[in-house]
Amino acid sequence: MVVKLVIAVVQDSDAGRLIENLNQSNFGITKLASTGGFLKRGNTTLMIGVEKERVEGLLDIIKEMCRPRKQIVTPFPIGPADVFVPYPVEVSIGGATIFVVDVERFEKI
Ligand code: 2BA
Repeated sequence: MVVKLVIAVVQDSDAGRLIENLNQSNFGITKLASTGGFLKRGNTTLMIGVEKERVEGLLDIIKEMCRPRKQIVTPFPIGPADVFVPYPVEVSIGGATIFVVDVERFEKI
């Protein structure tokens, strides 16, 4: 059996519904509380080990449940000199950032 590890970074506001849906579809999930390196705000990272044949179905569910959003970000420091941007900036946050990784060995003990 070929197993893949899908790592999906999603927005907190989509995570609850997504996890519920994935549970109903019998995916095994580990949820990690994560922080975006750019916005420095909380997001959710899901680790999902899954048979290769189920990866596309999993991605379809993630695509359906996770929506891109625009967010206005108040001034924050940027660059090595921590320069402050004195005006709000609109940032587009994707529905999900997904990595599909080969798994050399998968064991449950
Ligand atoms: P953040 O790092 O907080 O990024 C949030 C959004 O800010 C990003 O949305 C992107 O639209 C924007 N952004 C990020 N870096 C930027 C920069 N240097 N300049 C201008 N805008 C920037 P997404 O690309 O949809 O990413 C959403 C979250 O997914 C990220 O939160 C991060 O936690 C994760 N992520 C994105 N790309 C990644 C990667 N290559 N490796 C690991 N995690 C990643």
